[in-house]
Amino acid sequence: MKKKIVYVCMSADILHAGHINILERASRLGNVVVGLMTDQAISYYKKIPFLNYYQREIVIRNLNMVHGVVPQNTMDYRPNLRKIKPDYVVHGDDWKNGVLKENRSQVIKEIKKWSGKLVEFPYTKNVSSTNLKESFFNKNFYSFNSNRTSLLKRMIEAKKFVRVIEAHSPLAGLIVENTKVKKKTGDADYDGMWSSSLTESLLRGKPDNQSVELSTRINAINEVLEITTKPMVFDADNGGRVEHLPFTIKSLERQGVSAIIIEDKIGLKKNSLFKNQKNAKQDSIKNFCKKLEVATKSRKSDDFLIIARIESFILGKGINDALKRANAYSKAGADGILIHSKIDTPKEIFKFSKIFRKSKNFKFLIAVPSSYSKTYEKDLIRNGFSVVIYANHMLRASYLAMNQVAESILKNSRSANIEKKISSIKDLLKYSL
Ligand code: SPV
Ligand code: MG
Repeated sequence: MKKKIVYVCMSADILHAGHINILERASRLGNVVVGLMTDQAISYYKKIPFLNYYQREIVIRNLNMVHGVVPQNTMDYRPNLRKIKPDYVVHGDDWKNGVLKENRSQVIKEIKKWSGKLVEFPYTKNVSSTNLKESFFNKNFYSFNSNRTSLLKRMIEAKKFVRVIEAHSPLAGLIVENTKVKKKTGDADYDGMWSSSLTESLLRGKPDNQSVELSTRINAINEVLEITTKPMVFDADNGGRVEHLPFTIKSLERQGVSAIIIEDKIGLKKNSLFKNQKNAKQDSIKNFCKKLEVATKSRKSDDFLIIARIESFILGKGINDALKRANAYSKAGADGILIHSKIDTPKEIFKFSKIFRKSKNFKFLIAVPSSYSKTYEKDLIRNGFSVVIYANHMLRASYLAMNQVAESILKNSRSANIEKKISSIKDLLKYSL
């Protein structure tokens, strides 16, 4: 008699007794086909898995209770069910309530069409991959530099959108690490940190003109990385002398940084948000491509991303120059393109993305909505952007707050009047535990 087909969906990032129990019991019903959630599918509702799809697939495929493995690309089981038409779908009984409730109803309705049945086994208590990860992996796993370095690339590949915000100090890094907001569309948090040349300079009371030495920046990053787990993107201005670039990249990679962004300007650096860019010059396409080639050759791992930042709009050069550069930089090996703009709408960067998306040289796009801050993330996504960098907001917030405190104490000759507007000491002490 033909053996029955049993469909079991799992992410199987850290395999534990709960998974084995389910697979064991499922295999008693027939040939088990595992619908293994892809990285994209997992990222939709929880953190990106530690092991990528292929690493997880090898483990599951080699279990003797498993007959076959197919990718499940979304949370929706139905596309796979329609193809496989299993006699049974097996799941733990923990999905009757909570976020998976709707998926459960869809599964029951779908398999009814060919008289398939849902079999639910008691959920194995006290063991959950999510808890295991929270308690063990998070800090340890990503404190190994190579794991953290590759995280950004994996997120860009797996998630629809990656959200990065400036962290100019270890404390700011902790806020980026821990801030989470519950929304109707799911929990929102930050995916990574931006080491900004602007805020690293301002923090030290200096202009954003490369007056802060690279070694100071590297030391500052080290302190942030020591106490956080999220990936970091490094603002390298124009990368400095091409002869020094391999050493910069080596240092960043060794620290566990995930990406370097190099802008195509030359001469004395001036922040791009200044209105007057009269003395700022853009590099020739040829020279900048050489820089990108040196950068890509210098990295130890392809997971460390080299991103080219185009300043054509900043310098008033227009879209044709920007597109020409994007194609050339992509061909020279850039993994992604940051298209910068300082007008108050996303008009020019959206026009750029509309054309660049059709190019065979397309690489993922980054937006820095400092001047066009009214733009919603959903509109960036719709227009083909994969990464957003909120480039200076944490420092701007603290600068404003510090000014208010300093003024209030002087005005009132005591500190009580400002107490309600600043963190309580108790709040801050949670970081001293
Ligand atoms: C930075 O944050 O330092 C940047 C972005 O490079 S911008 O300030 O817009 O130039
Ligand atoms: Mg900068």
